[in-house]
Amino acid sequence: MDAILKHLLKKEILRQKTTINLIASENYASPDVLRFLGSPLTNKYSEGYPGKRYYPGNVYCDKIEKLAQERALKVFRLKAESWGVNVQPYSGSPANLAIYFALLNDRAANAGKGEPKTDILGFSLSSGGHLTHGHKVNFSGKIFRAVQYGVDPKSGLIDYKKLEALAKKHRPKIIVSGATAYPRKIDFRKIGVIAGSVGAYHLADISHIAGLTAAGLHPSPFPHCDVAMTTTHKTLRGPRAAIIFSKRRKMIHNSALMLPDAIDRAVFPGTQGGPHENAVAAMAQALEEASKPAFKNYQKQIVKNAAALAGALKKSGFNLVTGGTDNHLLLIDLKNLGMDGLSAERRLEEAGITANRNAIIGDASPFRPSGIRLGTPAVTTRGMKEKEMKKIAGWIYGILMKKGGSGAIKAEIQKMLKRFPLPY
Ligand code: DSN
Repeated sequence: MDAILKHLLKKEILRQKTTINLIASENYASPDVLRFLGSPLTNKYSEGYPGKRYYPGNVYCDKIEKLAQERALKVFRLKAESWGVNVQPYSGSPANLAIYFALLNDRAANAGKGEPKTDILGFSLSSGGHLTHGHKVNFSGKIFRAVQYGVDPKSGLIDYKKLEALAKKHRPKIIVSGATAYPRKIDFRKIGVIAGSVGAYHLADISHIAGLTAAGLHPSPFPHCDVAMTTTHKTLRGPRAAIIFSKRRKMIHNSALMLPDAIDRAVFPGTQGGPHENAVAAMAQALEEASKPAFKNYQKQIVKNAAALAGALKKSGFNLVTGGTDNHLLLIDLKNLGMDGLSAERRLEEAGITANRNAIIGDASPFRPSGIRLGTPAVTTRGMKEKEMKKIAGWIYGILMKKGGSGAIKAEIQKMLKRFPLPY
């Protein structure tokens, strides 16, 4: 092993062990998931799909990939007769690229026949959406024609009325639901109805809430969408990869093509080459872990911890976007504290807590936004409960609101972390 890399890896593991991780999109994969990721499966090329590969020697990769597909359906209580599943996307952004490629190509075939000009109606980044939901600096806003909906500036809640008005005005080809920084439940049914009323596909990006959805703690998008995708490394606690689910229905503008076939073609050969079978196996392992009763309890605890953290922060005077949380994350609005998200992020990190700065509605700069996002999936994996969340809220108050250094808090954080070890 290269000595420099070995040293850096050791340091990173130590950093993970000695930090309270409140980054809402991060988690700790199990040692078994990590083992598959680092396995000789990484050596294999398996372009194509099980039973139809473009390389020999895929007898075991076929079995692994099928297992991942079966388990993905099982975890979300879906039937193979109704849903196609693709486990090959390298991560969330490539998955969304492939989905747009599949769905928009369908409509492109009808170009010049009075087709609408808008490709994507997505949730804006400053309201809590993802870059790939049509942001202007991302491929989704650069190569596709995107319009964005957002939250009501007063309540911080998704403005469904405006969403509907935008859908009627622009008649987009795809409406994207789902978020990376939205602390409340998303009404997938409402968005599905709006999409149906304007003849758009409904894509649900459940990357953040996949674990909660699997555990029945967030309303399921599946009855109301055509395509759903999720990354597998957030609340699902798997490898960095993604899954695309697509309804077994005909394409809107091409009755000869089924949606799952279009998605498969768009993933490979449309936008990707050989799948990373080491990641597919790691995903299958994570999905097996997610099918156990303990996983449901874990997800319940994530939600309870987020509520406890939010309650304690509010009590100490912090202003929370939407006033609280229904899920695994919350956003502190720092505007009234004379501090921006970047300074808060730095102060917290210096004391041993990681949480990322986040844009909130009305912010002009995503580099110096006025929010900070806190999530509980990682600390819950370490075994922390409501009592620890109250302690953490107190430390956050001490670090951000009190004058003077946070030396004493730093020591207390390290003392507590020793009671919640990581399995590596
Ligand atoms: N960057 C991720 C997040 O932090 O939510 C989403 O891809």
